[in-house]
Amino acid sequence: MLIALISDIHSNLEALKAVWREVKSSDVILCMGDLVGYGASPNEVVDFVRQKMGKRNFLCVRGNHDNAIAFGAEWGFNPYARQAVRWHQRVMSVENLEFLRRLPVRQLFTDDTGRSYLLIHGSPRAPLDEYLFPWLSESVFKAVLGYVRQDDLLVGHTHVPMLKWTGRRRVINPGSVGQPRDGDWRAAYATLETEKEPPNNVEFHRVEYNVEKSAERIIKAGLPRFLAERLFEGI
Ligand SMILES: [Mn+2]
Repeated sequence: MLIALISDIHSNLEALKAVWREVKSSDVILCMGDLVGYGASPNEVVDFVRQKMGKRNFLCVRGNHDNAIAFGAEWGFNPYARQAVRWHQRVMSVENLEFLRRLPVRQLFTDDTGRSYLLIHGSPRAPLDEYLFPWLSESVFKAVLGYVRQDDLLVGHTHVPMLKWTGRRRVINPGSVGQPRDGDWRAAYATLETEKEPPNNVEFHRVEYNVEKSAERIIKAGLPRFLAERLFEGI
């Protein structure tokens, strides 16, 4: 079984389509949230995801930006993000906002070998808020996994790809499709091949996309210029 892991699409349709070309042949797609926020194609991204979800095995959880836009919970957001939240609330369809509200905060998945996964945007201790950065100490990951009954924890939120081991258990972040922040502008995703043995069954991928078009849409929408410029830098 081939599992594709995606996260943090952030209303970037061009990046999503580029990743989709590579993941569409997988058996299941697991998404760790933040479909929207920052970018300029929220309805297009949510329409795309809703349409694919209706046809195939595709699970997705709610991220902090999805939550802020759908429920108006924008505390803790920087001015750029807040401006984008308000723009999203103005332009998004009622149906797409309702779709975001209905996304679960946690999802469970079990693969064909019996290995189980918990999907959550941030961390089990603060599902929408805590950032599990790769440079945190081993004791943090141990503590976090103490709240997880499944074998592996799949997260997003940091926009930095990561694979951490604690014994036989893992915390995996595929990185961000639509706004990478690890210095590489290309869209990020990961794949997990269950026929191979851990630890060699997770692969991280990058794919080029039409970043000029995504940036141009952000400028045209009147969103902060910085949100367009950062896409070229991967910051
Ligand atoms: Mn995010």
